[in-house]
Parts: sequence; structure tokens; C-alpha cells
Amino acid sequence: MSGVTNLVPSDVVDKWRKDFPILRQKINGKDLVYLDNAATTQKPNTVIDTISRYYTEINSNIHRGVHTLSQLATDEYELTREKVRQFINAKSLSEVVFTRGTTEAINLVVNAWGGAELKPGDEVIISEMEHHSNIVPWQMICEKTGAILNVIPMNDDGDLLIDEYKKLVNEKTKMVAVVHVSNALGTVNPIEEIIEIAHAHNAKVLIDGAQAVAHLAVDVQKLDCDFYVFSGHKLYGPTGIGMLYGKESVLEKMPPYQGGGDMIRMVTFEKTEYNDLPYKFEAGTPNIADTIALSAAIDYVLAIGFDAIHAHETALLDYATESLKVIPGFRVIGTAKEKASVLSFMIKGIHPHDLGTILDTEGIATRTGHHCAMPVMTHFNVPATARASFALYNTKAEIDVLKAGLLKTMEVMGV
Ligand code: 7TS
Repeated sequence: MSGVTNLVPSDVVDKWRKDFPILRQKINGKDLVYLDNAATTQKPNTVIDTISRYYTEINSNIHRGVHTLSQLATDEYELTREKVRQFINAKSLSEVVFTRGTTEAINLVVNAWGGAELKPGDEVIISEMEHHSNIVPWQMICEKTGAILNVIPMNDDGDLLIDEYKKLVNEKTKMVAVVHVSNALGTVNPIEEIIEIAHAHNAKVLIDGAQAVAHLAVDVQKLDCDFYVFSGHKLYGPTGIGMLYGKESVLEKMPPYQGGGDMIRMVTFEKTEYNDLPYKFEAGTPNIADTIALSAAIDYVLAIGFDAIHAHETALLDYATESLKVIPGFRVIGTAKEKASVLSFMIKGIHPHDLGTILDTEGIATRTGHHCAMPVMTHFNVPATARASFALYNTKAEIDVLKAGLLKTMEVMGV
């Protein structure tokens, strides 16, 4: 991300921090410095309280009962659908399908859409920087259908090579599935251009927005993507609830993903009539409590606003990149032109796992490993990276603590 204008004053960030009770914890006797936000964000009180209120006051199964509690739970569940619709600016409620998370949303598209549409010789395009959840399901369906999986390469900054993409896409391309923001590199991909090119060849487009929705405003109508997926837990919401946006015309043609209750209109042993959208894709009792709490998370983010979030997180990423690069042997993995909230790095002579372990003794939570993006590690010829990823409640002071922790690790490791 670039083009910072208004810095968010530190007293405002301190106020935000107070909304997240977990941040008051000590870890290993030290103030928690939580820099693993790309894995999952912490939850504000309003989200925690919503889950508690749900189970205390209105717990009931939805869509089925005429009794008061069931109606209350159904109303709140469906209000969340409307909230998500507004959040991503989907045209209609039929286009908002609740899933367990990004992974399930991708698997839904792969199996329901891919299972019906892909034929031998058809082509699917993904990119070199995908999370495994946007690689493996496509590999599986390609193997099953005889479709071919192609990969858009990236350069050593972690920018996709759009000219190579233009060479890959052709009339056999049926799907382009690309990540909006890379979890391993922080790259913000030029998805508008990617979508336009795909559509010029009549291919559908799925955007993996898992790392995007907490950092930038998403407008699916403006993007014109066919599918957009994300997880609530990376957006200050609970785990176990995610979202599939699909264009109504595309979802309408897709067969169901799972069969069961709620996704039917009429069942006989001879034949079943499926329910209308979006219920056709929501078989069984859903995750009611966490769906309703996702509403609170979206309210929270929108009350702060993406302008402030963007300004603050960009300042953090710039500050971290600048202040850590003076450390001897420090190497950033991912130096794309447009980045959001992720700093992947190595320190010469220290395995990232040792880094992560020693930082933890200082109360600093980072992530180390392949970040479920092994092909990214292969590209950069590294086994793993350390990753600091930022959220709206992080501060420059915490980055100073990270820097001190890194210097201490080097001392401990004799580097
Ligand atoms: N896509 C991207 C880009 C992701 O970053 C992740 C999770 C997923 C998909 C899968 O999301 P889920 O909620 O269904 O699991 N990324 C990470 C990460 O970077 N560290 O832990 C999980």
C-alpha cells in the first residue's frame, strides 16, 4: 500500500487497542506483541460479547422454528448476510453464501462449479503466490476432470508477471483463480486488470480475498469478479465463518456443493428440488453464533474506516521495513510495488523457526514457516521465512520491541 496522507494519532490507536482484551495479556512475563495477524486477527469486545449474548439470550436453530427465539436467531443471521452484502457491495443477498472460511468457499467453487464445468483439455490459471487452499483443490479437480492447471509466474520482488499471464490465457481458459493480497509476501495484486483480461477470454475469475478484506475496501461489483472469498477470523471476527460471493447468474447455474437440510425445497425418494440462492449452498445447521458475531466485526471495522486503517497500517509497514533493514543480514522476502501489512523476512545465519521461538520468549508472536505457500518458498529458494503481519491495533513501539527481539536473538544465536 502506498500514498499515505493522514497518520493516525497514537492516542487513537491506543483507544482501538483497549477494544481488544487479549492485548492486555502478558506472554512469558512480557507484554504481548501480536504480529501474527495474517494468520488470524484478535477480536474486539463487541465480537466476543455478541457470541456470549447469542448463547445467553437467543440460541436457537434458524429458518425452521415459528417460536420467538428461532425467529430472533434467524433475523440476526440474515441481517449479517445483508451486512456482508453491503460490506463487499454485492448486488443481491442471493450472492452472499456463508461458509466455514476461505478454504471451504474455494472448495465449494472448485467442486460445484469446476465439477460441472471443467472438461478434459480445459485450462485453469492460478498464480505462483497462491495459498495452498487456492492450489490443492484446483489440482484435485483438474486431476478428476482432465483439465490443465497453469501458473502465472512472479518476479523476485513478488510481483506477478502480467505479460506472462496474457500469454497463458486463451479460449480454453475457464477459470482464473488469484489471490488479492499474498499472505507470504504482502503483494497486492492488480486484480482489476487480471479480471478484465480473463473476461476478455470468457473465463470466470475467483479472487481469494483472505488477506485483503481487513486492509482495503472491496467492491465486488466494481471489480466484476465472478467469485470473491474470505474468512471472518482475519477480519476481527470469529473462526469458523467465511464468505463466498458469487455472481447470481453463475451461482444459479451451479449444482449444490453439499446435500442436506435447508438446501432443499422439496424432497421425495425420486427427486429433490433445491432451494433458492443462497440457501442452495448452505446445507445443514450453519455456524449461527459466529455468523452473527461477524456482523459485529464488520461494524467495528467500518466504524474505524478503511482510510484510517490503510493510513495506519501503511505507516507501520513502512516503519518496520525501514527500521529492520539496518539489521546485519536482514533480507525482506517480498518487495512488490504494492504491499499490504505483511513483512516476510530472513536473518542470515538464523533459521526462521529459531527466530520465532526466541521472539516468543520475549512475548512477540510472529509466524515462521512456509505460510501454506510452499511454491513461494521454492521461488525464493528458502525453506521458510519469519513473518510479521500488522493489524489496526499494532504500534510503532511494538515494532521497536520486535527489532530489539531480533537483535537479542542474533546475540543468543551468536550471529
Ligand atoms: N488464502 C490466503 C491468502 C490465506 O492467507 C489463507 C490463510 C487462506 C486462504 C486460508 O484461510 P482459512 O481461513 O480458510 O484457513 N492464511 C494463513 C496464514 O497466512 N497463516 O495462517 C493462515
